[in-house]
Amino acid sequence: MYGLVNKAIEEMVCSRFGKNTWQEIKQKAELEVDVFISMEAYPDDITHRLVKAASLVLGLSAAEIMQAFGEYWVQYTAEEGYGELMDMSGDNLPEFLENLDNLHARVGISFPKLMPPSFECTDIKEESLNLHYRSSREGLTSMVMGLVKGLGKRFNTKVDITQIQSRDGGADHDEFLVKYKPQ
Ligand code: 1DX
Repeated sequence: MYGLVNKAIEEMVCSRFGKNTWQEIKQKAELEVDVFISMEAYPDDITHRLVKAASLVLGLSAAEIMQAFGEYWVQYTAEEGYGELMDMSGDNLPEFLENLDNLHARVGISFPKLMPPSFECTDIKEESLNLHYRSSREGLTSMVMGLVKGLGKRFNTKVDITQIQSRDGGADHDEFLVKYKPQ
């Protein structure tokens, strides 16, 4: 994944636990890189090693970290140069989710090594929708749940998300029931 992802993990850990904890995590992850460059593509393995090391150092599950990271990503990208991209992708939660594939297509024009997931909304109602998540990557389901919660914060909307189909359980793709209520 692009370095922006690893940098966001670094920033999240540093802001919540301090630089020393981050150094400890980086050491445990045994990376060959010291500084991440946002616009350079890195092997996914680096991100997974960081999350595993963070899990050991912080005493949190990898799923807890990934969910927290998903929430953090929404705020981080809005503040780190992608505010306009986020702004033009929707004024409310369902609109933003419907525009996610367009957002990734836009990023992919400038960054061809992007491997964007795909999000599809079905059964759209006043206060709920079904979100279908398809990805060439595995193990990021918790992050997606955090991302949707992060969007809830962004749009001042109460969100309740539950997984109703999982690839781990043999389904074709992950599916979530998203209930939302603007506050
Ligand atoms: F609900 O892959 C809200 O590297 C959501 O299965 C979900 O393949 C917001 F410059 C610039 C760059 C860079 C901008 F090239 C990414 F570096 C992308 C900014 C999306 C904002 C996807 C990151 C692919 C890297 C992936 C989970 C799950 C999507 C991460 C979250 C808005 C982003 O993001 C999976 C890669 C951006 C950029 C957003 C993503 C790659 C998302 C969301 N994805 C790179």
